[in-house]
Amino acid sequence: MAKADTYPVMNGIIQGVESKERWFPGDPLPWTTQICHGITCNIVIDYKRCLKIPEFETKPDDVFIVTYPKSGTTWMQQIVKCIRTKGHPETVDEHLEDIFPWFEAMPQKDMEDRPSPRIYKSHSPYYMAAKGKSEATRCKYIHVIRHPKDVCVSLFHHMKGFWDYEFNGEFPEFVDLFLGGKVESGCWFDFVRTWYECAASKDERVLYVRYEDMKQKPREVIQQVADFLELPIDEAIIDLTIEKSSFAKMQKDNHANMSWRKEEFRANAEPFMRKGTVGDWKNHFSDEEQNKHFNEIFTEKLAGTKVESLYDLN
Ligand code: PPS
Repeated sequence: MAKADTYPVMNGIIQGVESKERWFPGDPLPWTTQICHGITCNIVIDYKRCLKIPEFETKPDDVFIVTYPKSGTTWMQQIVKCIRTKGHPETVDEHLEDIFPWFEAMPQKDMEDRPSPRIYKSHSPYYMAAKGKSEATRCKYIHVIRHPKDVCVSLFHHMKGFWDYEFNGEFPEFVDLFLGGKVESGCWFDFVRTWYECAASKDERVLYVRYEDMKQKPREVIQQVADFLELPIDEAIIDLTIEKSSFAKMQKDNHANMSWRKEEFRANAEPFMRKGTVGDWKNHFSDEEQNKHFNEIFTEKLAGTKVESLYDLN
């Protein structure tokens, strides 16, 4: 690993791969991480490339499915795949990861060379997202947001499940790391605020979707997504999309369930398609003080934004 001094400094923040101790002095992380644009990022990311992402030359028909991790990314990918294939995702013999590559984790050239219309997955806050160089070439974004406590629970199982996160702790410890913004993609509250502000500016190139609405009113959401992508859809395609993007179907769909990545999971890991429910947090947040602390940070960080009214944290 290179020395800290060899990394660039932007806005007073050192960017790059570092040791577990350096980022949070006196409070070392349980995993090795790197910092890009001030947030903790997955170690698979090339941080040098990440620093340049906002300048990526986008095209008007590019779409980014952009989420804080564990918010329903894969589910939205499957919905888009279903809409594009008129309800027959099985006709495309490719994993979701290959159809919608993780933009930050892939080489720049590969991302540039993809055939249009290009659709990517991203876990970047708005300020770090690809935007192109002019208004005329601006792309579109589908932002999926999920209840922060369900995200926290899902991310806990995810980080315990994959070997490369090096995390062996218990849930209360994880909640503190989550609240401190020390997990992948940084602080949930700051992250969602950047996308909320973008959507609140009536930017028509951002579609703002709640995971919970994907559950409760899938017809409406699927229609919205199709309209946003300017793709034709009818009642029959919506029915097929609802069916083939259901949790039960995706669990068994080898192009959607991440079973191809099984060597990356620990032996006792939960499957990637774990529960897919709303409100699982109630089975995990047993420490009253910590729960209260979570709610306070939510209010403090998101007061006055629509996000505050989107979720009941009690
Ligand atoms: S990742 O790794 O960031 O891309 O993960 P992401 O896909 O965003 O989120 C994974 C969680 O979404 C759940 N999921 C679903 N829920 C409901 N219906 C469908 N079809 C569906 N597909 C995926 C998945 O189970 C993870 O949530 P948890 O709560 O852990 O089950």
